[in-house]
Amino acid sequence: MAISPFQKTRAEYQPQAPSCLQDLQQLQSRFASMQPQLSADAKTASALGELFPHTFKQTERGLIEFGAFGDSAKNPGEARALHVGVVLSGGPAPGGHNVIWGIVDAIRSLSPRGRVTGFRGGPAGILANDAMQLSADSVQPYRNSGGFDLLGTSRSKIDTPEKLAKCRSVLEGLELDALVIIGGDDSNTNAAVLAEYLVGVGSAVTVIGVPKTIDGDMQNALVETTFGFDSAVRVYAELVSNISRDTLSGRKYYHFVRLMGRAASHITMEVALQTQPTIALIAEEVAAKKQTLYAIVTQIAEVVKERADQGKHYGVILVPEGIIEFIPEMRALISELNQIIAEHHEYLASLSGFTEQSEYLHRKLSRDTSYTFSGLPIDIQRQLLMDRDPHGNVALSRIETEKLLIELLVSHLNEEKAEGRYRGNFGYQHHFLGYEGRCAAPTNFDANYAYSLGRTAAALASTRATGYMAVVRNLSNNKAEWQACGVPLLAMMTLEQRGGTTKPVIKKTLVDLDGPAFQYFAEQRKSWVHADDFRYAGPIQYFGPLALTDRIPLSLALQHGGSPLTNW
Ligand code: FBP
Repeated sequence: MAISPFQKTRAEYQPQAPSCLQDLQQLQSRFASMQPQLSADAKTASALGELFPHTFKQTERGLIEFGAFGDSAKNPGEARALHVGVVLSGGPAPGGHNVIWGIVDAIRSLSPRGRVTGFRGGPAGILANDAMQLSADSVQPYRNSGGFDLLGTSRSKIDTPEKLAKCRSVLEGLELDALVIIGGDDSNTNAAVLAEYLVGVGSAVTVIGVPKTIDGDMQNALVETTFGFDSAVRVYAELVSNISRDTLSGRKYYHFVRLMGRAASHITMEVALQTQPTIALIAEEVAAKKQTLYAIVTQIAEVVKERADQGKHYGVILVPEGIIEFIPEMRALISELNQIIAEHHEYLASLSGFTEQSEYLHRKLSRDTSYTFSGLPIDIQRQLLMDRDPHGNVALSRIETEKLLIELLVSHLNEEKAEGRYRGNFGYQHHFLGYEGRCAAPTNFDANYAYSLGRTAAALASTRATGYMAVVRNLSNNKAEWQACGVPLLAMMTLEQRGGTTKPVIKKTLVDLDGPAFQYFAEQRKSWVHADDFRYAGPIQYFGPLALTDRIPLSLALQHGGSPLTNW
């Protein structure tokens, strides 16, 4: 394997685990009341209680906390050899390899004769029993590196009774004590389902989830952020900064930058805070204001016109990938399409091409949504029909919303020009930033956080707890003070309509419009529209002064009471 000087030096960085996870021989655990509470409403809780009769009770027992609690606390360490399996699931996120490294290191301390087995290619690798032994040596070249390539990943699911049974036989056949699933909301939903199934059939294999996703949408009062978010947003912030400086130099383009984030706009808001673009659309705000596509285009057009009056024919506009599902008429359209595609998948696949499929769909769609669909550019119509992922989600990364906005804006501005209300030339460029950030080498924050999550997952495995997520809290404090714990997966669960049926799912967390991070953003952005107040974030710094290398995301600092000025 060719190793660059950067890879070599970066692999030498030793992440720091919180003090409660440093001496694992002395590790103790206890139940603590879940503060703040995450409880579902009574109706949802009762439905979840019926769906998860064995593991739902855990939500009443609260968190599992790790630390040194004196004589009365129970020591979870086991004398026998602990065998832990690990699988990466869903989209890559910087830090995945450090979670595995943390697990491997922790198992060596917790259970010197213990073993770690990795499954290749995501959950499908469990079903295919495609396993490999992981050791300090095999993990060594992947330390502090981006990507999920040590094991590979996929969005495959373990959901049907046959797959669950197959999974049990593979896990038991390998004599695993625990399986750690590193994934996003869908993968952690899978973890909860598998944990319940295994308890129900009398299996001793336990299941632990780890919160991963660049989208940052699994954060809640107990899970402060997901690993990968910080590194990905810093890559995007650097690129957006470079684009901003380019546009300020050439003064001839509006750059439309679509940023990944399948539902929530956390990435866009964080990148906006770090770069101060002309406009940053926030999908949750669009939904709250019930803004139609026309309203959004008009809002942007007004800014373009005002800036043209000041002689400015350039700017930077951030568009969250998920916005399309938050625009009311598009949401209705996608929801109907999802249902029709789920019900008539085979028939649609048998039709000869897009024209026939589209005619068929128009017959099935309601009048309003059919009208919305036909009003969209053909490319966008095609993109809306592309295959759903195994969890029933539309492939938003392939829907070019930035181009849709540009196309609508061009015709809107042409009309304005014809009527003498716009005196300018609308030059534009479009970009999509997503895959560029998902495999970046993790920042110091993500390297430390992911490694600590791995150690926490191993600690949970040693307690024989099942159906918990490894969580590290107090992230805005000094690393030594971070708190490791386990949160019952079911405490984060809700019921949602997916593919036409009601399903239990880990709740996605959207941008909280009343929260301190959005409020700060909303105040700051007022001056960005006209002042060209671009902020140049620069590249991720891995070496150098702590003030540059060890910052946490600004939205995380704001969310947990930090002052943006002292951290930034
Ligand atoms: P996860 O939720 O699995 O972490 O993935 C999120 C994401 O990066 C989204 O931002 C994006 O829409 C999607 O993955 C793209 O998925 P794919 O890798 O299948 O193209």
